[in-house]
Amino acid sequence: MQVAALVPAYQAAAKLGEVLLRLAALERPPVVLVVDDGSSDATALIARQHGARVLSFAANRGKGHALLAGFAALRDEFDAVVTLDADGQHPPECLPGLVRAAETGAELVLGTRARTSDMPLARRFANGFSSGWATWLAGQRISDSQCGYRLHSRRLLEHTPLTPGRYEVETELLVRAARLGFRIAEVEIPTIYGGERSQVHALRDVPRIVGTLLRLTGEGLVPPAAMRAARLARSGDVHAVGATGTRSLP
Ligand SMILES: Nc1nc2c(ncn2[C@@H]2O[C@H](COP(=O)(O)OP(=O)(O)OP(=O)(O)O)[C@@H](O)[C@H]2O)c(=O)[nH]1
Ligand SMILES: [Mg+2]
Repeated sequence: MQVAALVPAYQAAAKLGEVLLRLAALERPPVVLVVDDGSSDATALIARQHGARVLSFAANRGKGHALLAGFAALRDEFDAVVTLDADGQHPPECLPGLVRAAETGAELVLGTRARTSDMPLARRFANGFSSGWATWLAGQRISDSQCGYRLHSRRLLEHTPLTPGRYEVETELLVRAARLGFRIAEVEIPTIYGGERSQVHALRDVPRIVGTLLRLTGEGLVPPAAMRAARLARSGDVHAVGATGTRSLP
């Protein structure tokens, strides 16, 4: 399986170099794309120095915008794209575990963290609340809806409509992928909170995530045109797999 690592990065110079070194030290190092989102620090420079591909935006637009740009740049070239954070909270050494889950048939593999005292109290609460809601929307257990350490199959990226944004894109992605019938697996990763600097702004990002959960709740009753089209395309795809043993889409 050809796997690329996609690292969304904003003001990430402090930890990015170590993340990239540890990715390069894996037995099967992935191609790495860093999407630098208008950082004013040395994020892009460090990414280049470590041999990563780099996409740079002139101004900050948000993690979700960066993810969508990265998916578009990578999905035709690789079987799967693994996203991981630049701040050191996602150990690169866990990447082969996500790939193994995909090799047994999962098309979305979610890294999941235990909500222990290693996670700040406010995050534990927000995470439990949003994961419970996402579980209900997805119709299957979602232990950690907020973790950005994930593997996405090419087919999932081709079929799942996504709305550019900030952190809420990850919630939309998993709920819509579940609704489109993609197989989701979970792989435990450690809960790491150290000295890294969070870019989450409670007043900006929490309402965006709650708003997205509300919108996805409504979508369960009245699917938008993009999801209706995706369902149609997907049913043709699934049908083709059943009939011929091959996929209808490249
Ligand atoms: N491209 C891009 N990346 C971002 C942006 N905001 C955050 N990131 C990256 O997304 C990853 C996660 O950001 P964090 O702010 O740590 O968010 P989090 O890990 O969900 O939240 P914490 O639990 O507070 O650490 C890191 O790699 C950041 O560099 C952004 O606006 N654009
Ligand atoms: Mg973080």
